[in-house]
Amino acid sequence: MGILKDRFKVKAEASAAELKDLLKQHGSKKIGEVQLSQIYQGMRGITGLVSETSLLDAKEGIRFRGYSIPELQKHLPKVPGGNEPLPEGLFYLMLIGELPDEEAVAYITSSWQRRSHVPNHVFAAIDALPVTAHPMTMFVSGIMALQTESNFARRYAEGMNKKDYWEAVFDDSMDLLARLPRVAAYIYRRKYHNNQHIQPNGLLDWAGNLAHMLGYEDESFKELMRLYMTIHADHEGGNVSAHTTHLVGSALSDPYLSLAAGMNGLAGPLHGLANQEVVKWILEMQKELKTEVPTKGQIETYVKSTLAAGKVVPGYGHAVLRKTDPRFTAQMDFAKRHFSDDPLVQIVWNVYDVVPPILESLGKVKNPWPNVDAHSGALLVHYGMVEYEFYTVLFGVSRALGVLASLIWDRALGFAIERPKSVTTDLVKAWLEGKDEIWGD
Ligand code: NMX
Ligand code: MLT
Repeated sequence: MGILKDRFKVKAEASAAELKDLLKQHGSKKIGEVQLSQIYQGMRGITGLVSETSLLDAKEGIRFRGYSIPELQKHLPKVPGGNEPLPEGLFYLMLIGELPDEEAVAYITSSWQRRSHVPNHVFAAIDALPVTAHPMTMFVSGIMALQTESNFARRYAEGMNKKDYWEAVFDDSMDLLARLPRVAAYIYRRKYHNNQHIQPNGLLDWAGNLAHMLGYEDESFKELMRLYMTIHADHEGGNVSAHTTHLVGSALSDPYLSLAAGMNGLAGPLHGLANQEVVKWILEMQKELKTEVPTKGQIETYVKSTLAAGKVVPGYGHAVLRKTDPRFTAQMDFAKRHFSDDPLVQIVWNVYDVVPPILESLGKVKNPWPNVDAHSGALLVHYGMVEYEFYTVLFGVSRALGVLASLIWDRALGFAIERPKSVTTDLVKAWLEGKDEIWGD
């Protein structure tokens, strides 16, 4: 079957048996209470999902199978002479639950190279959209066009046994991950480089090859892509892209349909699109203030005008985190190591000094600190990737690693179709008056 699938099978069978036992013994234990306000406020704070690949701590930030970002940077295999972790290694860690050795990472790299062929009709589907279409629209259309290749959909139609679901999801996920860099690069070169495409380089790692196909040969840009693809990959299960992929997958929609749905969620400005919004916001600030280098005082005035206009400050705040996002810090460290005097990076750092106290002073923002999106765009601009509408596609290629690893686990553990109960406000009112009940099942 291949080492990855073999190892996953062993892990998944043991976990499924353990889980069955755990639920038999403890399934009726209560894990929390739900307040009425929570069901009107985005279900914030309700524990309602299981996602094995990563866990978010409000103060500490994300841990992938127990490993923080600095620990990933230390322990995951790198290219010879490189400093940044290979995202192939993170995929192995999320899927298998253990750190990979060099051989396992090389296996994934070559497996994704072998699976990377993108059929022509996918490019034709993207080409059918006007070049003015948003890159995320093209990305989701590309993923949907790839769905013709789904093993899961074909095998399900042939009458697949439910014991084999995970295996078909595994194959689709590996194919998808192999193909997404090509689709992303095609969109970038079509929209911004006059349709001049660059053939993949079979000697490069997954993220290095993405950088190459985008048209960036600088080794430090390849290192950035390795870091970028690693840190954006997963943020436990409740964020919109992960939750949507999991939800749609629970209906046994195949991985292509599920990922496309998740990517539509990522394309929202409160989620992944915030990375483009940050750079757009800074460019608008420079234009409005008529200066390339706004002072902290000028930034403060601009932040206040953004808030007064009823808009959010992009890149700040979080539904779960209550401190500076370690993904922001990892990118800040990258910039310090590679180009600390970059003017846009300097602005991002000045914004970091100015924004938190202003958001804190509003008295309603639960987390005034920067998230991952506050920094990522400035790094890309440094290398000349100024086309900010493309940034969420890069986030999406990375996020696929986490949500697809989770989807394989979902099917291996036999998770049910997701279907929480909803209520109407009329029922809530009747319940408050003691005239009716809000029932759970
Ligand atoms: N700027 C202005 N107001 C904010 C911000 C912000 N950055 N963050 C939160 N608030 C407001 C929020 O709109 C809400 O206002 P109201 O009661 O008037 O509706 C209030 O503060 C309370 O919101 P929170 O409970 O702190 O945040 P919530 O969990 O609802 O939302 C975000 C989390 C991330 C959606 C929110 O902080 C936000 O809109 N941030 C800006 C967009 C952004 O950077 N998104 C990227 C998140 C990371 N990612 O990649 O997905
Ligand atoms: C993410 O990476 O998905 C974002 O930080 C949003 C979240 O975790 O809610």
